[in-house]
Amino acid sequence: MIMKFARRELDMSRCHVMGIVNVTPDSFSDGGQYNRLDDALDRARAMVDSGATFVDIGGESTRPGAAPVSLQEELDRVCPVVEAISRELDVVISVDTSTPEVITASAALGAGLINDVRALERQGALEAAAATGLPVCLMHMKGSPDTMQQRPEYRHVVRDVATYLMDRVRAAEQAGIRSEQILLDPGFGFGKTLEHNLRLLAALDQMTMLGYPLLVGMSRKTMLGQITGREVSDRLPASLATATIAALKGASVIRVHDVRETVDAVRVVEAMREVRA
Ligand code: PT1
Repeated sequence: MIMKFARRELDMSRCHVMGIVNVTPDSFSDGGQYNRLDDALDRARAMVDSGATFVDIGGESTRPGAAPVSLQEELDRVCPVVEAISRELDVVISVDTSTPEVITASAALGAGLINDVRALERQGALEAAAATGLPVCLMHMKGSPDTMQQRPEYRHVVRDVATYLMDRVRAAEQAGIRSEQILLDPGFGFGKTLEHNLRLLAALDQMTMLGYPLLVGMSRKTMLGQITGREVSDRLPASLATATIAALKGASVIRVHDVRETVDAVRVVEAMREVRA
């Protein structure tokens, strides 16, 4: 299960950690203190030193209630950071974007993975992603960030999410993206109640049977606040619990704020696997 990223080949039967480097002024749990290029680069470097295999660069906030960003603003936020990290660090650069122009520009600057919370549904996104030749992560979201948490409903959340993702796999393959270059993500917190999120987490091992490596992101999200009653700044223990569960259930990539701690949790799971294998 080897996947080829821009600068590295990775064994996706193992579990990798992706560090979040938001470059939005309103990033949901870092208070936007990492806006400047140097700060983003320092933060990415610390994540790589802590064991991150990927860093995820996002110029659009997609947390619940977030407002859209203009094309120029997104390009201005993302491109310099991709360029600097690509020049300075040995890490796979994931770009968290739905915008065709950002896909094209960041691929040219050294990005290694296109991570789209809209599963390449935007006009021109499938074609732009296919033209880069890079792997893509297709995520499920119900609705759009501004309204997605207003009473989301499913007939059967696990089946509905899996069906949607396989529809998007088909669309991606028709656009010329090879099946070996596709990751899937159930989209925790994107148009889901706590119960929906928990059902998806419980069924993650079944989702691996779709045949694509899974990427998951639960770090510091509302679902953990609902379970523990803790504020965003106090959700590390709950985040590590979800990372551990996801690793045990076969996730290939775990997207987190707290890289060092998550790498330790994942190492424990992988160490246990090695004696059983
Ligand atoms: C994710 C993800 C992402 N999450 C992928 N990309 C975010 N592939 C951004 C909350 O409930 O899970 N997978 N890119 C961040 N989005 C959210 C959503 C942040 C919900 C917070 C919440 O608090």
